[in-house]
Amino acid sequence: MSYETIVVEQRGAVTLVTLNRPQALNALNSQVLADLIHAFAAYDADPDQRCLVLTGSEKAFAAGADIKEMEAQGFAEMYGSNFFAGWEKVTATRKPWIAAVAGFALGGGCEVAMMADFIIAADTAKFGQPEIKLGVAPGMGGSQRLTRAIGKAKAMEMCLTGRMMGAEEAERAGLVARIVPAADLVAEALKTAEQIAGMAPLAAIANKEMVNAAFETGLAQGILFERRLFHGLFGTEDQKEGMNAFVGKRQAEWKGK
Ligand code: CO8
Repeated sequence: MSYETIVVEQRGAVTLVTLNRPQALNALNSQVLADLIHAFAAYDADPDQRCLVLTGSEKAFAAGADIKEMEAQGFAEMYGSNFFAGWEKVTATRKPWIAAVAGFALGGGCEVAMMADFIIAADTAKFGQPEIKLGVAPGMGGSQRLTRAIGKAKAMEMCLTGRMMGAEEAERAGLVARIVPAADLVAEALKTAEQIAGMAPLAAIANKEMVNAAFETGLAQGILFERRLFHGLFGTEDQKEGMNAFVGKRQAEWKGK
């Protein structure tokens, strides 16, 4: 399948998706969203694909939602079309995915990176929510996910001033999992994705759902959700296989069942 604004490659059990609008620093227009919705749904539905990496270019992961597409829109069009609601289809992806970010991740670009299960950043990465400079505010979850990731003080400062945060500060603040040299970004992200792809598939989904529950529910509900999912994993063949392989000192062979 070929797309207009992204390139999709399969590397073994890992899907690599590269944003490809270099003339607009990968600004996220409606076509990018349509392409990503299709590619992520295909990944989620393919039992042979176990992890996905989303990346951009050396200069920009994505410089935001497409300002040229939004400029002329009014409230009625935005509200009527529920603009940006399609991104919920991307965040509904059940299987794990990683954002590998080099260069600018601004506005919608930062927001898409934060939709990922985690971010691996190149030392050149720059994150920001500069929408205030355009007379607007984040619209793809940025005010919520950034605040949960780095706390109110830094999120508020970034949203109110539009300043960018470099990779080191982003790692210190908890926005990114790890920093790697820019030249190694995609290779390192693929290596991590391969590691995840080697895990029991249902356990990977369960781990993702549990950690996400910590963002979406209170502590007591989150702990109950975790325990029930943990109990549920004992209904899978892979739990028997994983534990039996450990006891028998052999490599586990996952069935995804
Ligand atoms: N949208 C459309 N085109 C863009 C965007 C964008 N977000 N960013 C860059 N481009 C285009 C430029 O217009 C330029 O095109 P052209 O060559 O035709 O003039 C090309 O990409 C290259 O950009 P620059 O020449 O500006 O490159 P520089 O290296 O000089 O600067 C920057 C790089 C600093 C990243 C600069 O491009 C910039 O500031 N971009 C905009 C960043 C920004 O404000 N992003 C936030 C966008 S708004 C958003 O994401 C969410 C809005 C939420 C609204 C909620 C509504 C419901």
